[in-house]
Amino acid sequence: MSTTTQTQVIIIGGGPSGLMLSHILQQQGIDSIILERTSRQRVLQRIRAGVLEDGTVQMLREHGLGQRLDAEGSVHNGTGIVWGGHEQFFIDVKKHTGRTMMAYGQTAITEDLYAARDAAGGLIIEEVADVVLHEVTGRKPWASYQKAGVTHRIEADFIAGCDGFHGVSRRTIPASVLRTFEKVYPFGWLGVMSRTPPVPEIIYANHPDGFAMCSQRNPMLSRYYVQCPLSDTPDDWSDDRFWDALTTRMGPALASQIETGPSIEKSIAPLRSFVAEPMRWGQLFLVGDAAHIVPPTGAKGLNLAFSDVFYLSRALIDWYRNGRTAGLDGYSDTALRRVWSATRLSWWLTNLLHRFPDQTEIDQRLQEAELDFLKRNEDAQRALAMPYVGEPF
Ligand code: RFL
Ligand code: PHB
Repeated sequence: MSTTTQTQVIIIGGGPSGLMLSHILQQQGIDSIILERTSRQRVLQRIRAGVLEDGTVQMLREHGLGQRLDAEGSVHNGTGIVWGGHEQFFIDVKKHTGRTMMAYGQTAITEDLYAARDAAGGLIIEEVADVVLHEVTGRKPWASYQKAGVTHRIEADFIAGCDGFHGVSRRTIPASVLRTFEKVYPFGWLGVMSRTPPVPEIIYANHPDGFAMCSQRNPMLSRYYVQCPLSDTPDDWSDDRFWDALTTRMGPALASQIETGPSIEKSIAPLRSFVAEPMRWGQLFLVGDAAHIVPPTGAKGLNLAFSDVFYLSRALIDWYRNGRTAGLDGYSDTALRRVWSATRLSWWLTNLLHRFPDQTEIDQRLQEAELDFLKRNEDAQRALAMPYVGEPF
């Protein structure tokens, strides 16, 4: 037996991009159906991002998602950087841009988005398999999928590919159309969550042993990272080894402020820069990690996903309300301008702050000289602060 359903926009992927897009469309009376490969519970277990740009925060507020964010998120005026045993210095983002960032976890955003979809009766079909996109360059694209052994078909006007880096949407676009750019970095980030009070600031460290960072989720939940070889597994890192590495790399002044405790989560993420162009093929639009990946240095991934949603939702609304195609036609170029800007920032910060396997002593000293220049030069700090807080949509 098989079923056929109609909607206006099929959304592949129920991560932050897909949920946010369907939320905004529904607020404007546009129907969508989300197809998600895994369960809601598994999506909510992903820890991932923690720092939101000013534009992302505004966007969440404008769409009625600001209540918990404003109650539980913590506003940050800038970011600390520490290296070579020096005291940390502070990139004062607020002073240079007038804007601030917010520490608020991806898990919390996803919970808020699921709650909003439930309240509005939004349709999210979980645990689907074998999603295939059909007639994507025609006027009536459709998707097929399997659920519990039954084949289903959904027909729509548009398909939004919000299915992350490993999804099916980008792979639907023929190689003759799609151009991809990729850089894989020769190390990973070991991330640890602990139920301990975080240090007050978000802090990046460059140390001869490798990169480290301090971040946070709430007053009793800290998030820390240390650079590690890609061949490592979390089992190679006992809690003691992790806290030793973190406190050594942060230097003595910060080490005395870091409260250690048992880890409640430990995982290793690879670092990659990846961009796929164009972000549109026929009626299929790629959104978020489906089209681009940045290394987490700079906290851009989720923010870029939301800026894609911003452009695509407005383009779709303009098409449904006014029949105008300009937003849809310009989507790829508009989104990619911001994507490349954030890809540059995260690549630059990754190069500045990490220890590369083939790095010699002079390379380490040159990184430190660049950090010293940044510390002494207000113009260089401003040049970092602007893309760090996020370019306006
Ligand atoms: P997601 O979150 O990958 O969601 C895609 C969804 O699609 C589903 N899916 C499919 N569904 C149906 N059919 C298929 N064939 C499917 N294939 C996949 C998946 O199950 C999933 O639910 O992509 P989305 O929505 O575009 O969101 C992107 C963000 O998750 C990502 O950019 C950020 O997490 C990146 N990131 C950070 N971003 C920030 O802005 N600030 C940060 O501080 C930050 N820190 C991070 C990060 C990512 C990290 N890791 C682990 C990669 C820190 C880390 C360690
Ligand atoms: C995080 O809180 O997980 C985080 C913060 C800043 C980054 C990357 C990750 O640059």
